[in-house]
Amino acid sequence: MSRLNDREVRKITGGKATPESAYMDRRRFLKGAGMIGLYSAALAAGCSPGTSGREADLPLELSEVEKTVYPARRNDRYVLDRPLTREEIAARYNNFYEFTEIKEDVRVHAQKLVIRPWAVEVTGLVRRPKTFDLDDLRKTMPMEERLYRHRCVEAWAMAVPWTGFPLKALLDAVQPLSSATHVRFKSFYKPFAAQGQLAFWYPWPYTEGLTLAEAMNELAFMAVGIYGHPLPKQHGAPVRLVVPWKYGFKSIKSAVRIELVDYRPATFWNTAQGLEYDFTANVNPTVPHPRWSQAREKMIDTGETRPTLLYNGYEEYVRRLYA
Ligand SMILES: Nc1nc2c(c(=O)[nH]1)N[C@H]1C(S)=C(S)[C@@H](COP(=O)(O)O)O[C@H]1N2
Ligand SMILES: [Mo]
Repeated sequence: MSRLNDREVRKITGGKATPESAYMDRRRFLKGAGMIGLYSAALAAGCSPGTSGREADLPLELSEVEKTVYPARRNDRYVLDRPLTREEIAARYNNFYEFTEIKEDVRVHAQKLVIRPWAVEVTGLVRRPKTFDLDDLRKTMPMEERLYRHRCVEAWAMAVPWTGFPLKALLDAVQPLSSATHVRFKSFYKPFAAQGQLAFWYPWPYTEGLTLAEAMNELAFMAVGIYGHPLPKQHGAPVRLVVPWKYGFKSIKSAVRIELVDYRPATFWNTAQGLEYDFTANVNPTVPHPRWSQAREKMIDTGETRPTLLYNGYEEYVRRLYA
């Protein structure tokens, strides 16, 4: 087998409905309500798979500033215990609910997102709030490549090389106040481009949160690239969070705002289904999801299953956060 489709994911998660979405249940409800046709038509309207599917596979043209970023020096501190996932598999099996709940189709629909220009506002309880456009980040942040494992709460996993910079470097640049305790992340809200955002039962825009200590941990990374080039849109272009010791849904894509706050912020999945997705969401093989075991995980390219590792194998880096 080459990769997992949703049916295979359901198989390894114990035959339950598409995990993060409970998609089928909702479809049934919507059919009754006569809404599903509307929703599907909206999804279809902006997207013709024939052309935009191919765009996703074209080599990306680098801007002058991007040419100074790639290839970034690899930081050898972060080593893998497994082979890298094949790039074309990682690029065709994505979670990005703003566009569609169907992993194999994300890369097609995501091409509608306009990513130039793009700015990230870093604000809240900080001494020097600042809006960074992407070139500011490319020019001023310490870019490097890191090989990280990725573990989705749905029990699939991959290992990929990200290009980016430590989140700490960005937070240090705005000087958090001592009153800040948490960091809140927000993605874009563009329902005309991202028709998944017409799904009114989700708390758009996608948001996430970390404690300030987690955000300052050396592993917390802001990725602008993958496999030695800028992020394709389906991976969360132009900039996304990567927190590899937590389930994948914490690693918010296409961020537009990072806010330092003094409360635990509401987050997308915790708000949508709080009994299934907790705020902390650390990878832990001994704590099952209410609908499936987390003891093992399946690599998306080889289909190999492996035992899930506590903190996704990053215990030495994060253990003291939870002591
Ligand atoms: N804005 C946004 N960020 C998101 C998601 C999403 O739907 N929207 N899905 C999350 C989930 S569940 C996972 S597993 C990862 C998937 O990242 P990838 O598609 O680049 O592998 O993105 C996370 N970040
Ligand atoms: Mo996920």
